[in-house]
Amino acid sequence: AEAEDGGPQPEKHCGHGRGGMGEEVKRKEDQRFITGRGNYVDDIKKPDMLHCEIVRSPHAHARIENIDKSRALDVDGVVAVLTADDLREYDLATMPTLMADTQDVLVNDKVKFQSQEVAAVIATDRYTAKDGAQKVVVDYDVLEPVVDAEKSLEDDAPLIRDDIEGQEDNHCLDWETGDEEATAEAFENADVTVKEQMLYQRLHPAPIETCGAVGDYDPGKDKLTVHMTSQAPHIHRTLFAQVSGIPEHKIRIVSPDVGGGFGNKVPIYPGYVVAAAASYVLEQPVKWVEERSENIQSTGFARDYDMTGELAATDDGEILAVRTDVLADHGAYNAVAQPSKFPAGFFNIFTGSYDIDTAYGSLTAAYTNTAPGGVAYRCSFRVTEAVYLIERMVKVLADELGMDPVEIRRKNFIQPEQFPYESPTGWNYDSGDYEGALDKALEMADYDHYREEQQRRIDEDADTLLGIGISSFTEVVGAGPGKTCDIAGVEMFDSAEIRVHPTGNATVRVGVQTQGQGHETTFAQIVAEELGMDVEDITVEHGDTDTDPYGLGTYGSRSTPVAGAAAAVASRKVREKAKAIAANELEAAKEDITWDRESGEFHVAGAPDRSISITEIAAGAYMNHPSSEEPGLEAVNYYDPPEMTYPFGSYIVVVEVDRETGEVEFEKFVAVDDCGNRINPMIIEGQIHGGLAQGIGTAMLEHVTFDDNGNVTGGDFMNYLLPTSMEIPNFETGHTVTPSPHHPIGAKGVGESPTVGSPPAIVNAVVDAMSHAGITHVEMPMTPDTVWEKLDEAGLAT
Ligand code: MCN
Ligand code: CUN
Repeated sequence: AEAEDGGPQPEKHCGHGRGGMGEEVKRKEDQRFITGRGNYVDDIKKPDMLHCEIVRSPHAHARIENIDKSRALDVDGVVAVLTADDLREYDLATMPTLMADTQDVLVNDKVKFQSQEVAAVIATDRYTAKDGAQKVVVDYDVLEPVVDAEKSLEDDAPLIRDDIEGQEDNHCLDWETGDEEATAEAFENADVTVKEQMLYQRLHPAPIETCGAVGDYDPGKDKLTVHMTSQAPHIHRTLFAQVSGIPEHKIRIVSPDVGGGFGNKVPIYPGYVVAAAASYVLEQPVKWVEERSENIQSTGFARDYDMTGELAATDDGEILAVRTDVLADHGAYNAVAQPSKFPAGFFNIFTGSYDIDTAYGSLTAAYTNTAPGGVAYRCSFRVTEAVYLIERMVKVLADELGMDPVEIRRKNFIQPEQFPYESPTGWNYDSGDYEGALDKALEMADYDHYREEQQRRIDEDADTLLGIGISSFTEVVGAGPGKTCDIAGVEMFDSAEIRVHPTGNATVRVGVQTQGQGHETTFAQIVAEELGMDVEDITVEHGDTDTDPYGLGTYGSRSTPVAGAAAAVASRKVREKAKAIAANELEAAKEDITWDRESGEFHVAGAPDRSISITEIAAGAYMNHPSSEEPGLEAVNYYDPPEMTYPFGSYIVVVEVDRETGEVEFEKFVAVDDCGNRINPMIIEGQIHGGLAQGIGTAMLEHVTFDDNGNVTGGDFMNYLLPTSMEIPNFETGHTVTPSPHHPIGAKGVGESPTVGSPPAIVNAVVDAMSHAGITHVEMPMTPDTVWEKLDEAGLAT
């Protein structure tokens, strides 16, 4: 049934009432969260636990001449002060980034960005550690910094990476994709071409919980446990083992409750290493937890792509080719968090939802004296940038041709029958119905009415202008396959292990790690669906490398596409064994046993009354197992996806732009998403709402900025503006369902879609309010002064 208002669609009829696929099961984990019983890293307390505070550089570029620890060590309660020299003894002065660059754990010689980690003070409590940190005296020889990617590539720019042999400038990497020649030819022969430069500004993921760790070395067991804010505990353990030389089975990473990740908790940060190393050396637990400004100023940022986009088209709006050139700021180290064979992430999906024959993209990345980053912030590895580019350019082209942005999209969409579709840059789209989603959004948004209203306001010279923005995006989520996607060489598969206990309930362990996405509920729903169990009888565990099967973690909306598939496949393995046990219990042949999804029971073919539930089978597996089978009822699956999944959607945003103040108000915000088969519509709804809020933050407020001296001027919540409930309009969400043909339960990921899809819709809307007066672009964040300048430029300001 569809709600009248196009709002959340109750799907209580699915899931057979046991909390399976499609049911709006309330989040199991919320019981502890809403009663204050969550267990985050900073909640962990150990006997004799010490606290670590990091001394950070006030300068963006400076050589360290001397570090004097003595006054800090005099502070009562300070136990140790560590510098790079101390870490060098253990070979821990540097660590590899996920892109195989070498980053200082504590500055070895030269500071490369403001707030870089210089020393660590370990003390009996946090305040003493902070006092001690203030008494560490560091002599700096201050050097000229460069914080702008374009300037850093100029000939006379100061060299940042003098630690890399043979490095003579601040050039980090080059990358290209597509067919340069064919694209140039298409541009030469086109009726129309358009070009626009746009900055996808530096953002910070800003999870509510900052990063932190408790290192806990047990000399008795010779085992290092690290509780840490990790989106990917298993790969972090492997990296810890490789860097420290401690055997991997002697390391346990526990990622307890994580208060939001958004990509920020994928990289390894110096603080984690210091906490672990200090506990190893001091043989006492050591806790390190960042403050807010430390998180914003030193951990992985997102975006910072300065893009030029070009489209070539026919007079009637058929897009022939797309070309783009990007200048990427990678900060002081190449520490982007992406599959290692993709230096520009999945940016080359920039042909989007359109059937464009020819495409070419090039990119240059630069080092600057800014914190390293390029983490995917709710974006599946640079898809946000790609979607922004193509969805903005389609609007630019529509305006150039005087076409309705709806019509130009319809004309160029990849059609349903073209799937599986191979894009000119090599992506294999699994399924899609782009026009279906757009039609639904148009209907929900009352598009024609707003077009009329827009014209009326122009005609009547009204005080506020109306703008309508559309984005019909395609996402790519669910990395692997392992052959093409890896992190530090480890293939990007994922896993699930199911143990059905003798009394008929089950524990499910997965290789991914929730940070708020509701995995304890949705993974239980997948297993409930596939085994005919009740969702309440299933507990999902994750985030402990000692007990969970190896997996590559949660980011890139890969949990459902990869670990979700593993959970379904593992369930089906259990189901197969269950048939043998059912046969034994029912005194029939295994071949004659069938499973009925509706009732969740196993029965003898043709004799539905001779049936048995999974609970009875569980008992049989432990108390009366058939001689043909091992006792017990469990299964594990490591799933390597054959392909990624391609969720999509159409968003329509209507804004009012005040001609006097440049203020933008949301009049309507419609989001239609398609993530294939839906596990839990309510959780999806929550994901969409959160992601749209982040899209609004991106488009309207957020920007990490620097001054010429390299100071971070957007490094705290006074200056880095996050949206609050005051800035968030009422969202109207809807959905279509186009299952993934290769996923065992037909599901695609959804976690990032709203953040990927919404910024271009919002910018398109603001541009649309002024496009009749010749405005083609407004840079993000679209603060009132930015918008007012454009109004002024167009002669629209009053
Ligand atoms: N889901 C569903 N049906 C589908 C697809 C997804 O019910 N067809 C459910 C899933 O079961 C899961 C949730 O929606 O409970 C998100 O699933 P998925 O799209 O697979 O994404 P992941 O679980 O891998 O989450 C990662 C994604 C990313 S990359 C970022 S960044 C982000 C996001 O999720 N970070 C978040 N959403 C977040 N939400 C919260 N609260 N906190 C974060 O840090
Ligand atoms: Cu794209 S940010 Mo999420 O991958 O953790």
